[in-house]
Amino acid sequence: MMMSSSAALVLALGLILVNFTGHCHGALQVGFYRGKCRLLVDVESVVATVVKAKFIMDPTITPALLRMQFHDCFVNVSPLTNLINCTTICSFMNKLKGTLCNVMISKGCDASILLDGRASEKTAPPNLSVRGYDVIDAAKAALESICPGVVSCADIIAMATRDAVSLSGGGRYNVETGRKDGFVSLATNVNLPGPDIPLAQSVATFAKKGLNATDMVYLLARDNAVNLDQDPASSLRVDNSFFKQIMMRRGILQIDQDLATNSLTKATVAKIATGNDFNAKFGEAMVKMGRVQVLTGNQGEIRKSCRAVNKR
Ligand code: HEM
Ligand SMILES: *[C@@H]1O[C@H](CO)[C@@H](O)[C@H](O)[C@H]1NC(C)=O
Ligand SMILES: CC(=O)N[C@H]1CO[C@H](CO)[C@@H](O)[C@@H]1O
Ligand SMILES: CC(=O)N[C@H]1CO[C@H](CO)[C@@H](O)[C@@H]1O
Repeated sequence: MMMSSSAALVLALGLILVNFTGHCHGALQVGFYRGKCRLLVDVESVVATVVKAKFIMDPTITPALLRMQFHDCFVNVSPLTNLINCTTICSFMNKLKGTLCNVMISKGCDASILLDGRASEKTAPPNLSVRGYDVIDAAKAALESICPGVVSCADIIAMATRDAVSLSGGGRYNVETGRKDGFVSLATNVNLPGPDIPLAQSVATFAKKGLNATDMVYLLARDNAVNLDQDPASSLRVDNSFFKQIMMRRGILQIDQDLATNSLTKATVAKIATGNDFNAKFGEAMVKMGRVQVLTGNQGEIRKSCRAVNKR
C-alpha cells in the first residue's frame, strides 16, 4: 500500500523534529570498539600510535585537532534549511536506498568537517585554517587495513584529539565512542560564533548544544596555543595558565578578555586560575562536547574514506 505524499511528509517532519529535540547520545560509551576490531585489536591504541608519530614531528597537532573537533561538533543547520534540503535531498536518497530523512542532515560530531567537496564545510571561512586532516586520514587508513568498516571517522577525531591533548601534557581523559559518520557537509551549515560576538551570545550558542557556561569556559582554554603564553614549554599545553593570563588582562581575542570580566563567566575563570583540577574538568568538557548531536546506532554510516561518503 502506498502512503499518501502528505502523510509521508508529516512522517518525515516528525522524524526531523524528534531528531532536533532529542539529545540522542545513549549509544555512546567508553570502549565502544572493545572486541569489535578482530576481537583483540585495541582500536584506541592504533589511533594513539598514529597520533604520537605525528606529534613527535609537529606538536602543534594538538591545537589543530582540538579546533577540528570543535568545528566538527558545532556545525548547525537552521530548521528551514533542513526542511527544504531534507525534502529535496532525501526524496532522491529514498529512491536509492530508503534512507530516512533524519540521517541525511549534517549535525554535530559526525565528521562532516572531513568531507572534501567544493561546497563542503571545509570551505566555509571559519574552517579555512582548520588543520590535521592528514592525521585523521592516517589513522583511518591504519584501521581500515586491520578491520575495514568498523571505526567511524567521527570517533577517530575524538580519539585523536584526546591523544594529542594527553601527549602535550594536558591530562588524559576517557573518550566515549560509538559515533557514526554523517552524509552531508555544506559550507552554509557552518554556524560558529565569531571572535567578536558578545559573550552572552557565545554562551547561548553553547547552550543550544547542551554545553553550559562553565563547560564553555573550560573549552576556551585552548588559546594558550594562540601565543599569549610567555612560557614556551607550556604554550602548546592545554592548562589553566590561559585563565591566569586573562585575569591579568592579557587576552588576545575580545571573547577571551570578556571571559574574565563578564558576570556570566568571571567566577569560573577565577576558580580555574587558582584551582588545580583543570585537566580533569577540561576532559569532562571535551567529552560533553563530543556528545553534541551525534549520529549513533542505525544512523549515519562508517565511511571507508573520511574524505567522502560511501558510494551506494
Ligand atoms: C566562542 C567560541 C570560539 C571562538 C569565537 C573561537 C575563535 C577562534 C579564532 C578567531 C581562532 C584563530 C583562528 C586562526 O588562527 O585562523 C581560534 C583558534 C583556535 N581555536 Fe577557537 N574559538 C572558539 C571556540 C573554540 C573551542 C571550543 C575550541 C576547542 C575546544 C577551540 C579551539 C581552538 C584552537 C585549538 C585554536 C588554535 C588552532 C591552531 O593553532 O591551529 N576554539 N579560535
Ligand atoms: C555545567 O555542567 C557541568 C558538567 O556537566 C556541571 O558539573 C555544572 O554544574 C554545570 N554548571 C552550571 C552552572 O550549570
Ligand atoms: C533553504 C536553503 O537554505 N536551502 C539550501 C539547501 O541546500 C542547498 C545546497 O545544496 C543550498 O544552496 C540551499 O540554500
Ligand atoms: C576551500 C579551501 O581552501 N578549503 C581548505 C580547508 O582546509 C583544508 C585543510 O587545511 C584545505 O585542504 C582546504 O583546501
